[in-house]
Amino acid sequence: MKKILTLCIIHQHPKILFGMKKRGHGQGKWNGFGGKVEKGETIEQGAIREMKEESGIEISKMNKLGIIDFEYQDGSGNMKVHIFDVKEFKGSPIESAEMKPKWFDVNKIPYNQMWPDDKYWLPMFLNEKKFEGKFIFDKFNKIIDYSLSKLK
Ligand code: 6U4
Repeated sequence: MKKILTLCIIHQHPKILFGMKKRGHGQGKWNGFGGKVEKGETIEQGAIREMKEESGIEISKMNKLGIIDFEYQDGSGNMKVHIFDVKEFKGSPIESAEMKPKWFDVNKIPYNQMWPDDKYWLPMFLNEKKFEGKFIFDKFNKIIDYSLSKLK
């Protein structure tokens, strides 16, 4: 079974919140907040828990915009990531052991310090379009192949 993960992004136009991942998968990259969904919790519960653990923020309303399958050429690390647009929340971001949060201007998204797939799907996210996709990576985290489509 594929691992199920979440990714939560706060977009309060013209600002967007990312965190610098300080350890683990994606270390050194700016990304949304999230992680693995645990046994016994729903995907939404997992998203809320990870957002709180990593940023201190409590989500009160969110909207699922995307689902992306990530696969590695060597068959390792395959995962399905559910991507949420956080609409309402309580608190303000605080640095955690895992993430250092920072607000960016949407015109200055640091794509060259993010996962290489982000520049493909984040524009749809910013336009609040629903999407689904699949990205295949080699062992150096380079994209070998991908598909991405907007949903109605
Ligand atoms: P541990 O260390 O077990 O607590 P956990 O926090 O559960 O890990 P982690 O840190 O592996 O999970 O989560 C990875 C995060 O990075 C998830 O939010 C999904 C996200 N992610 C993984 N690959 C990505 C990619 N190619 N593009 C992207 N986000 C990705 O934008």
